[in-house]
Amino acid sequence: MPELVVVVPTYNEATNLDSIIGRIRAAVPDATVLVVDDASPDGTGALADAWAARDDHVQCLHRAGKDGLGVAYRDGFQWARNRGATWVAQIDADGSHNPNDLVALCDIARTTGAALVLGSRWVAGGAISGWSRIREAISRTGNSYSRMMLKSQIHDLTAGFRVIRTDILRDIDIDRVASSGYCFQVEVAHRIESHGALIVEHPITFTERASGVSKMHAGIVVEALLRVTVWGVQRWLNRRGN
Ligand SMILES: Nc1nc2c(ncn2[C@@H]2O[C@H](COP(=O)(O)OP(=O)(O)OP(=O)(O)O)[C@@H](O)[C@H]2O)c(=O)[nH]1
Ligand SMILES: [Mg+2]
Repeated sequence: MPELVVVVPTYNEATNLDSIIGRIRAAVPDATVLVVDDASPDGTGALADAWAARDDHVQCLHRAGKDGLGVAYRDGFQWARNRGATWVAQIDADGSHNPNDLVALCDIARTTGAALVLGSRWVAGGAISGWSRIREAISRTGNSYSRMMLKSQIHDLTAGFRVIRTDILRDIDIDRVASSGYCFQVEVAHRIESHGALIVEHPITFTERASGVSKMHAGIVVEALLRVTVWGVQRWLNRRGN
């Protein structure tokens, strides 16, 4: 039974897969690495299967087609919960997150008992390397807007580098999380915060992807903007009603 399952969602990450799996395996050797691949046309899934065949700490979950990050993560979390894991970690496949930081994130989860430990770009000591000004502005503005609308204390609500205690997933009704793009990150963090569980942000350096193609598109930003606005208004109405 793995104590920690590191979920790596992939869509067309063939050029990055070997590197990221190797680095995760070296950083947290006892963890199980679960690649969740959405039938990538570039053969990422077959590469993950080849890893799984030679390393029993690597598994691949094959999904039928590209269906967004949120659904891929939900399926990965379910896989981990079915196997009795205490924690799940989230990490991008493109090298933007340094797997060595998993050691600190997991230590914090263990020692503090936090339900969510975030690898955060927007706290003291956090940084971004290689982003254009416009990309940085979108992330900063999105985080500030979400923080304000949700009255959140979290600085990096969209962070995709996390360790989550699996028992909180039941408490926040993870199967009812509706967001599909990177708004999934906001929704999960917001639900955990609303539940009153401990959340810790740990500074990390985020590095722009070295190779492969971004899956980021305007629809993902619009989804986040609309959902965060709706949650903020609902929150305000609920307050007024009480
Ligand atoms: N399974 C699955 N993985 C996805 C999907 N969309 C994105 N991913 C993966 O999720 C991670 C984050 O996606 P990225 O495209 O890197 O998104 P980003 O980090 O916001 O943008 P860039 O770094 O600029 O590319 C990567 O490992 C992707 O391969 C999807 O629909 N399904
Ligand atoms: Mg990326």
